[in-house]
Amino acid sequence: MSALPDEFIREIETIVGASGIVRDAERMQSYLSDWRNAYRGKAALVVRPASTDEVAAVVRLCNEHQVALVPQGGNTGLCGGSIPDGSGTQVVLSLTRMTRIREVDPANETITVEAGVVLQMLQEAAVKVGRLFPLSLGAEGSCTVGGNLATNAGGTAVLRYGNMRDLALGLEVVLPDGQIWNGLRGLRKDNTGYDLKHLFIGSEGTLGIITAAVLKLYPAVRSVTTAWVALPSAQAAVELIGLIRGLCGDRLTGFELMSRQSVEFVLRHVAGCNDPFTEVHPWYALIELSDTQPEAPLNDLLEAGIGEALEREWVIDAVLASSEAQVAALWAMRESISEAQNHEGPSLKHDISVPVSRIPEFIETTDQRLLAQFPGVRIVAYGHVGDGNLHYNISKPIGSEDAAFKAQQEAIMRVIYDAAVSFKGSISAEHGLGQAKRAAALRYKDPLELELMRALKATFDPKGLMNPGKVL
Ligand code: FAD
Ligand code: 2HG
Ligand code: ZN
Repeated sequence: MSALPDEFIREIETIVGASGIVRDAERMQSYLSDWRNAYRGKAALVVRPASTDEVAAVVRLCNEHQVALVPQGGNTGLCGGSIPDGSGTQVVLSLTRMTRIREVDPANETITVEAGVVLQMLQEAAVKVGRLFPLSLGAEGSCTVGGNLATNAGGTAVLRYGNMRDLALGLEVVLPDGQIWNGLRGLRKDNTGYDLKHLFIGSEGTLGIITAAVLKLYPAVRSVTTAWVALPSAQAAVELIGLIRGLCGDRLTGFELMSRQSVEFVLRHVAGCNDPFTEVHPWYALIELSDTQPEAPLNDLLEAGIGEALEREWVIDAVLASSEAQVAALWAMRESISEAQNHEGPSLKHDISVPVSRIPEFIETTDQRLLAQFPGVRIVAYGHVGDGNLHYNISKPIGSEDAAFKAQQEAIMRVIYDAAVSFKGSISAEHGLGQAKRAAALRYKDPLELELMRALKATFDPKGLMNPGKVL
């Protein structure tokens, strides 16, 4: 039984057709919990519109009936932003049927896509016209452009190309009252007042529904070199980034740091992953150089950089991938950390950022504080160190009760966020706040910033129907 009147549901069905509604309890399940099963909610209905007009009509109707909406894309978000609350009164609005690539304009280096296009499909569409769409992340086979925009996703190529905000030129958005804002402009220069698209990017579905976007394309990459290096410390990683960037400039497109604990989880749980070294090392980095020239001397450049780093003792050992299969294997090790950590029981995920220069100090002091207060917790630190963004994740102590670990979660988070903020950092660099970090944002964000955010929310969504309980 749905919490909504039959008449309302019939009207929704008139808009989206029978195939655009999910009411059956079993079929609804995949929309009601996240990838890790860390968040679980209930919904009155799941609605799957197939066009912007259908989205607008559904949103208008919900507005009239004061029904709250939870936008959802691929449901790969890591902080519960796409999961409804437990009331059973909210409607999940899934954008996954909006999968059209509306226009490709190689001369303008742009592509216009609908919100439900899966990131990997977008990357492939760019390749077809000899271009690159550079956003890249572990969930790219299922996350959607709408979700990437709504969370301002980052990933592994931010170092060179920026995050989703930097890749978007225009948006189409259905506002909370059902009006359609057509901001689908493919312009790199447009100074005609407030840049509204930036309000919706990163707003996690709390200001409106993103239905389409004009995104930037880049020249195709024609040569790539990838190395896996062992490092004595996180400080060495920071030195190494400076060295490689100095030598290679923008050819440095990826620099991912991983602690031994992270790699050990992958080796233990993910089939086909093997340690490239025979010795055990405290830290590792995955380094990628790329270029638009097919014969760019990337191997020579990277070898020169690593050679110098070996002399300076910033690198202990290194392997350069010599085939596409090896490149894929090295990236698989990095991208499997999330999955591997799931096998070790409950964990706490973080995506803090601090200035790159302060990463080593952050790790050292936070490790010490945590291990002193919560003996046995396993610190799984890795991430986009070139962006100052660490996934400083915590797995429960071996053999401990799940409930005991869960009871400590608030206190553990407090230690980590206090440290990030004390190093002039952020409690969320790329995953957003969702429901997970809402309370923390209230604690750590500047009160004036929160007041301005509330004022914007009230202007766009006076009835508070867009993803309530998230962000603010
Ligand atoms: P969802 O999870 O469905 O939604 C996320 C948020 O956006 C929710 O608040 C939802 O309400 C809102 N939303 C979704 N679609 C719309 C829309 N059309 N209009 C308005 N609001 C909308 N993130 C990174 O930044 N970097 C990474 O490296 C990274 N790696 C990941 C690796 C794995 C294995 C996994 C599982 C996740 C990873 N993520 C990463 C997190 C996640 O994949 C990204 O945040 C992704 O961008 C979310 O897209 P989605 O379509 O799944 O969104
Ligand atoms: C990554 O960089 C993702 O792999 C996921 O942002 C991080 O699972 C995580 O904590
Ligand atoms: Zn990440």
